[in-house]
Amino acid sequence: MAGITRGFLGRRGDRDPRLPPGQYDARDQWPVLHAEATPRIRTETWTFTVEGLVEQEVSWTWDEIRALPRARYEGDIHCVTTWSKFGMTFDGVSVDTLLAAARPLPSASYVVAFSHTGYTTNLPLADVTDGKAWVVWDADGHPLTAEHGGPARLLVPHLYFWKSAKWVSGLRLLDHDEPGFWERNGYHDRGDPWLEQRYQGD
Ligand SMILES: Nc1nc2c(c(=O)[nH]1)N[C@H]1C(S)=C(S)[C@@H](COP(=O)(O)O)O[C@H]1N2
Ligand SMILES: [Mo]
Repeated sequence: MAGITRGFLGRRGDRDPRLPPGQYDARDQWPVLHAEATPRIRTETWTFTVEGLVEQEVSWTWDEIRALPRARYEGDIHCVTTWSKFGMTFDGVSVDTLLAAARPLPSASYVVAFSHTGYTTNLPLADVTDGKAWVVWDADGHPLTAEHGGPARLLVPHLYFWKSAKWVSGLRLLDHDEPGFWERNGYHDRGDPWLEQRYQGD
């Protein structure tokens, strides 16, 4: 099977089917992109909170979140600046596990992810449930570096990577959509790479 795949991908003019429209394969590069200065966050004071339209607001310390059942994402990531990376491995906890502890109210339909730096990004609740989103602290078997969002970042790999808030510190559940940092600055509200939803109006 691997041989067939290689032969198919190797034919001249064929495009890797993992590559969304307008993207290129960054191969062994992992670019670093963020708006704010890289913060140095100590795990001793780190917290993650699920708040807003929930039955019970819940916060975890570093030791507490790492004691939750582990979950892994193996797959691709896609940045709106046109690089994609294939076959990444991220380890952390599923957002489903975190939401189950806080129990979203029936009126909750959107989330805002917020970071220790003040960065925000908005998502429909349906885009972070049912195994589609994680809070992760390891990438390819190593602790996330501060540049890539360590100690922990959000990971929502089916959407453009700006939804994957670095230095994430919580999720706020809302009954309405509230554009985050890049969304207020012209990026698309949802950001599906397969639909090339890069900018408002796409
Ligand atoms: N806190 C924070 N998270 C952020 C951003 C940011 O500016 N601040 N930029 C986003 C964007 S636009 C991208 S492409 C990815 C980049 O992640 P990386 O530097 O690990 O590749 O982080 C996302 N998360
Ligand atoms: Mo980005």
